[in-house]
Amino acid sequence: MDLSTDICGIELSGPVLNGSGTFDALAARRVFGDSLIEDFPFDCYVSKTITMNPRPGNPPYRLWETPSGMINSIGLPGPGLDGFLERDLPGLAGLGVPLIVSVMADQVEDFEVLVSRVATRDEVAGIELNVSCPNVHSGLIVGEQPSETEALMKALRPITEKPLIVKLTPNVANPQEVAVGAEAGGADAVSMINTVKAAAIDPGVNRTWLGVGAGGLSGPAVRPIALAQVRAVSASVGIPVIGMGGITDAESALEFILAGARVVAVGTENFRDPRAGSSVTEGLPAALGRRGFGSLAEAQAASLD
Ligand code: RRO
Repeated sequence: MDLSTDICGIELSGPVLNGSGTFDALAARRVFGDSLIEDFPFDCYVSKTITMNPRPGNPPYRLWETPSGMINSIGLPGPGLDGFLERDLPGLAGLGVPLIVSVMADQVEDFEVLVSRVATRDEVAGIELNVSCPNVHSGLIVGEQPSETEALMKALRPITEKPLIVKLTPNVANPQEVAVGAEAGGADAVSMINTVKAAAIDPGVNRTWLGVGAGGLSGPAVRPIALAQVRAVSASVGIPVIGMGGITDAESALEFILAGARVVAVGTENFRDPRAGSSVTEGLPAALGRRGFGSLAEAQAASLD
């Protein structure tokens, strides 16, 4: 079955991306060898979120396993913009699939620098704007406010013709209002959901487990929340939705397509199985067939009451 599709002008051999920060392709090559990368699990690669300056990330602990999920408070460790462009981008550009670079800043001026410098690189197919990290406390809560999201997009839109994708937070009452702001400001797509604010208590000592007290929940535990939000957003905007939140297999991926997502991303499942993206793709023809669809496009066009 032909699974080829596109997302805001980026041609894809199939509808399965990775969620930003959930699959380090350069580390995967070192740990699992070239074969994993040569038979790449995704149809498009989304980088870990890049910031202007190098960051060490949050103090430990950074991960907590929950029933059917995981809480992270990683805190955006990374090489900074220069380090990413010099050291990481060449390797990521050789993965053989389109590359989307995720960026985040705590002021509009830094977002402008990040977008303009990343956009000059031909290897980059699109840019994701992370306005929704639950683990970095900045003065700017752009992604929680429709007007702020629209203003950010209006500042960034003139910088590049490359697709700009806004990563939405689930931690608001009405994510569709933020999505409408993103679209009004010129976004080409939205991706959702980022993680749901969450905390865990240390089982042995009377304190919180995560070093900074709280983090973001992901995995199958959040899937029903993500599906509800993808439905609400896709019904409210004309731009496409990249749907994610607890996808583990082709069936759960297809649930997101039926909720209104054009394409999907696998996140937390990659930590359990680095080939999870391939399993989703391999299962899609049968999953589509079981639901009576002859193609991916038929499912993308189906609208549920
Ligand atoms: O690095 C993180 O802690 C992180 C980020 Br940037 C994000 O967008 N979502 C998340 O759950 N963790």
